[in-house]
Amino acid sequence: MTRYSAWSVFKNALTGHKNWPEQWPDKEPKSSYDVVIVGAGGHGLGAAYYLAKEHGITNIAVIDKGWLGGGNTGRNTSIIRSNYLYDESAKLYDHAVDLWEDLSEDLNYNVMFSRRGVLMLAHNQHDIQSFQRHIHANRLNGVDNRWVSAEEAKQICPPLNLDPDARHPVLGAAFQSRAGTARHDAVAWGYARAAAKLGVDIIQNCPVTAIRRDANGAVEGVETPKGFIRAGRVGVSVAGTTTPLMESAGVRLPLESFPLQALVSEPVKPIFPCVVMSNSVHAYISQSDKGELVIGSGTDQYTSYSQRGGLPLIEHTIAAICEIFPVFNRLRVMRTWAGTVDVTPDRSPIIGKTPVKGLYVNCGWGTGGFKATPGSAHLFAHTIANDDPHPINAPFTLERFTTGRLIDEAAAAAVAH
Ligand code: FAD
Ligand code: PYC
Repeated sequence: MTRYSAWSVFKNALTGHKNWPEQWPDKEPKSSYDVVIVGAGGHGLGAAYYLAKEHGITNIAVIDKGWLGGGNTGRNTSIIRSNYLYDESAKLYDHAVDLWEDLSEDLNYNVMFSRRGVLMLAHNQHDIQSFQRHIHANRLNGVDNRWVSAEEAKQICPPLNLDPDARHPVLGAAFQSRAGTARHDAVAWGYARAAAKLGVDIIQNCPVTAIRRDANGAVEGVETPKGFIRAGRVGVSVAGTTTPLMESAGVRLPLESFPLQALVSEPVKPIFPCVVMSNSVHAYISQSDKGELVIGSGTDQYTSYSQRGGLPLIEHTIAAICEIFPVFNRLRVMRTWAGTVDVTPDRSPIIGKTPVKGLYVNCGWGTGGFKATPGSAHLFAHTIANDDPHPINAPFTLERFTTGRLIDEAAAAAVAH
């Protein structure tokens, strides 16, 4: 009998896709696949899509412990930018921005990519120097980014408070105009539908409890409550909960997991034309197409796998936003939530092979992996299909933590880690 998940019924109601549940019945897994991807977030679903579309591998299952898109993909503030400092990162994130541009057409699904521009506010001398360094590095890498005065920043974003006596005075900003936002859960749905059309099985409500290896040490498949699923290749793309799963295969990773919080205000008419981020106060804000102001924090200060954060941090974020944008003082908070993000020592992701034959990992995106979704998925698919990384993700290996060849983007990230 066909069972419809709450998600598919909700999606049907939301989009008017009358035949959606027929296209998308909850599936029981087969006993064996060529490739199993663990994690039906944007990165995992996207990897399955590109494996099928570009590498002709369609005997794939994407397995999720919950509903697809219910992890960080459906919880993030959807900021897309590529203004990272190092050459390796610029190439990685710009590859994603290039794919974002045609993603809706490619998937035949409107992911609502909106190139509205991202302003990063400088509040002190350190910010000015750091952003100008980024701008120069970005330009050398062909990534658009420019310095704007405080007055120009206000022209771009009229609600900005330029009072020089403000607690967080605005001294100028870096502006990437090609940056923007997208509809986060549409990305998961778009990839899911496109992958399913190419023959990929998407199995929801099925936690992978362990990765099994054979007598030679190679990957053999995954353990689940629905039984053992055999696969010669397993790609793990489970964001904040990578450590326990990879430990089940005997692979230790240099990751720490933290809650990361966000909130939305009650909806208001269009007032906020771009995205604004503040490194110093660890807050960022944009307006969704539904009218809500989307506001995010830095990571909570303690490690945890829980998908909820602490009240003091979110209060601090709201206070900072209200100081930079006093016009929002009387708006009400409608909803807060959190996700679990995993963070590497150099704050750059790991996308590649592991010491276990047939086992691949995509993790360590920390607070910033949504923007990378199409690029990361594309490169992960290449790596799994060829058992070899693409030149763009080749530097993002696990080995860099033993060789010391780090890609240290800690200072480039716009939020606290
Ligand atoms: P996820 O979407 O989390 O998908 C992983 C999936 O794996 C989940 O669905 C989960 O249920 C599943 N899973 C986990 N364990 C198992 C298991 N054992 N078995 C089966 N399934 C399992 N990034 C940006 O670029 N811009 C932003 O503005 C931004 N804002 C953020 C704001 C918040 C509040 C949060 C939490 C994150 C934010 N991020 C942002 C980060 C971004 O959301 C993530 O890096 C990105 O979405 C990760 O995608 P993913 O597909 O790897 O992971
Ligand atoms: O990476 O741009 C980012 C980001 C914003 C909020 C969380 N991450």
